[in-house]
Amino acid sequence: MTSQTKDSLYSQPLGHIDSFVFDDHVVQVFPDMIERSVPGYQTIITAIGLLAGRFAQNNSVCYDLGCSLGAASFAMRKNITAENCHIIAVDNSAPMLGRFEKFLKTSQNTSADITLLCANIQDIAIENASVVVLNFTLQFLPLADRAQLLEKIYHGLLPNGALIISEKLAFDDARQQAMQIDLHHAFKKAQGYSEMEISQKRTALENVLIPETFAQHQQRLTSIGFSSCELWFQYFNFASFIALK
Ligand code: GEK
Repeated sequence: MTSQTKDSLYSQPLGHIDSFVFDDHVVQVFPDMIERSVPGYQTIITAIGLLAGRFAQNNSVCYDLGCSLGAASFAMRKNITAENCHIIAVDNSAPMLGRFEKFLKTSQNTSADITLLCANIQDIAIENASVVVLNFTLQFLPLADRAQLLEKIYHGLLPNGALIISEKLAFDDARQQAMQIDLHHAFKKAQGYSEMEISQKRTALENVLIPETFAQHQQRLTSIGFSSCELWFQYFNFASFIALK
């Protein structure tokens, strides 16, 4: 990703704050927005590449679900050494995929091919997968739909396949919950966002981004059949974990 237009979408007072959507305006500022809003984002992207390098199997598919502009797909492509392995990147925001396609055209193809799919991740088939990535995507699905998607992924994964999930987390303990939210806001302030930007964005994400606790994620994944699920990264209320089939 090259262009880094500054995210100032919530910098002016808005009379009415619409629910957050991944439209053209968001796409224009997305790399800057995610980098300055998600603690550890770049570290996670780099690690997804390393994990894909380890788990990608010959003659299999790696899925990037909710791919946005393709950061995780590009990281995977850079690191996959398995033969005849390709990446399917899926997002239901046409503006996101349009921009991803532009990046793809100007990038060097190293190993695996990347196929883009404009679709709801709930509607696509997952087959012959060695790696599935949900990098800050599951949190945007209605709570009631999450288990069904994860079951589909489980059944589409090959033996020894890996599911990498990154999410904003909630905490059972009220003091932890308040503290982690505060620390995240302190992170955003340190990244240059104003109190008003932080507060307006928070309102826009209400009922759109619904965090769960790590225990909820872990319990659901193991009850679906994953043999284990462990955190490999956490920075305040943002975490990434890996579930193994
Ligand atoms: C990254 N993974 O840079 N079907 C398809 N796409 C969806 C759906 C759905 N049901 N729901 C949301 N999305 C990326 C970052 S961003 C996270 C992921 C964030 C898509 C949505 O259009 C958006 O592009 C992405 O999931 C979430 O590694 O912005 O906080």
